[in-house]
Amino acid sequence: MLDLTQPVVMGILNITPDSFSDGSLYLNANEALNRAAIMVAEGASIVDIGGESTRPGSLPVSVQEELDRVIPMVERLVCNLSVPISVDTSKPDVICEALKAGARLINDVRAFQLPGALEAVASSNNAYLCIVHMQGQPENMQMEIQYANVVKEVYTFLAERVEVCETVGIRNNRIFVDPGFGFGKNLAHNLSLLKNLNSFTDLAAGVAVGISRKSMIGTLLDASSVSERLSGGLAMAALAVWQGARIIRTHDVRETVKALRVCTAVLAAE
Ligand code: 8Y7
Repeated sequence: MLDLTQPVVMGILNITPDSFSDGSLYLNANEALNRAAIMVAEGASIVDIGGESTRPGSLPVSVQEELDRVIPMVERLVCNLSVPISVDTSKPDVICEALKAGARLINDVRAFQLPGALEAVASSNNAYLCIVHMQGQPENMQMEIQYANVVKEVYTFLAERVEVCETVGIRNNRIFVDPGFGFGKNLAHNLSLLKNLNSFTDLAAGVAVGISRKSMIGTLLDASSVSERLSGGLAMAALAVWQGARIIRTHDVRETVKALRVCTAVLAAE
């Protein structure tokens, strides 16, 4: 299902009322479907939909609210789009229902650590997993950040989670690992992780990254508004792909697809 020989773009479809970069634009189901179809037309190979914001400081939503937001949308996207649908969730019930509705990938910023989450995803024998590293929880993750060696600690965490997956029968050819830029990391941590991204490629089927519009770019470019962060996001996506990243999760699908096309040409050269 997923061709892992080339880097691909995962387009973000936020359906949370408080998602930081596109606000409440895509709450309406028809608008969300339109937006998703546009992303596919622009070259997205995966559409990632999430019903719980994980931006710094955000608060959890109830299981029922997340189910109500996400599952009907997954059903519509699966029916109407030609690409695999990914669901950004941590909750076992949402994982189960999303897979039943036809989602092919579960993207969990809590790395399948909530009780029952791993069992939920293991129950489907062809689902892909994206395991993301986060220090702390969204409500407090940017407050007390501490690492002795961020690259080593993130690597060890992801390696342990991949091992735990194997104990429930999930082989690593279905797993993507993601260092979780901005999830309990300061600018220096994020830069070290990006600079050393190639060290994560031996862990699983592929490395995924989410960079677009994040505050690390804002800080580097002195760009407070997200619209000023595109060029920085593309530069970082190129650096990630150069080091073997396979999934680039982004709001800026059209531009990122083009950036990856030129990166892929360079990577394919003699
Ligand atoms: C990431 C993510 C977010 C990321 C993966 C945002 C859901 C914040 N960031 N998933 N999710 N990687 N795999 O800026 O970096 O979109 S939420």
